[in-house]
Amino acid sequence: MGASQTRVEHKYQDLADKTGFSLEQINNLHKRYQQLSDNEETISRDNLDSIPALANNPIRKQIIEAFFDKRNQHQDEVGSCDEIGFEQFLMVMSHFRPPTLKTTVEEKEAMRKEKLRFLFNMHDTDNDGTITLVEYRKVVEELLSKSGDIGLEAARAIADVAMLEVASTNVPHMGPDDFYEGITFEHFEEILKGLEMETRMHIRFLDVNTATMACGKTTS
Ligand SMILES: [Ca+2]
Repeated sequence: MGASQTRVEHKYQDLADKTGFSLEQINNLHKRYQQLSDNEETISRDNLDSIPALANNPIRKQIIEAFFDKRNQHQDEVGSCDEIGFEQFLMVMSHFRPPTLKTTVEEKEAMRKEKLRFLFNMHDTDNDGTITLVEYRKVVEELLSKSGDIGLEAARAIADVAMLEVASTNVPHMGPDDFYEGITFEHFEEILKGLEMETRMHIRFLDVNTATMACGKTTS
């Protein structure tokens, strides 16, 4: 291990503590960050908009928006920013950190919750703690708009039916005149209870070579 390597480790130790990434992973993510930002200090939405791996992703807009959502940057703040720096980028990326062999059951549970919170925030665009039918419709419409012949009306109907199902599962004793406010985080957790998130939500979508990250080799 050379002197420059030690310096990098020192610089990134704080970020490693904050994000749970290893120093090697941070080093690799920094390379990716420089690529994405064109070697600038910060990243804007336009930088992420040009990622080929995201081009055909039906929720590309939501994914990009998530990077600028302060709720995902662990700042205890809400709202969105125009540009993010490397630390903020890492904070958002840490939601996609895969568990390792050393990850304990408690840590896995916490990671799962963080991922769910991330997904929840993606839908709860106004940050009022509930995913309303209107917010849910928007996501479904966007998802289905890529598949061509499904019209707006059909997309709405699909969202409405799905929402109704969620409502009846979560509030089983709802009367016919009761209004379902929307999905709370607790409901959201309940809905996705059976889904194995730990390995599904990973960082491959940003073209980060996870094999390289795992063994910590540098590629340049
Ligand atoms: Ca909301």
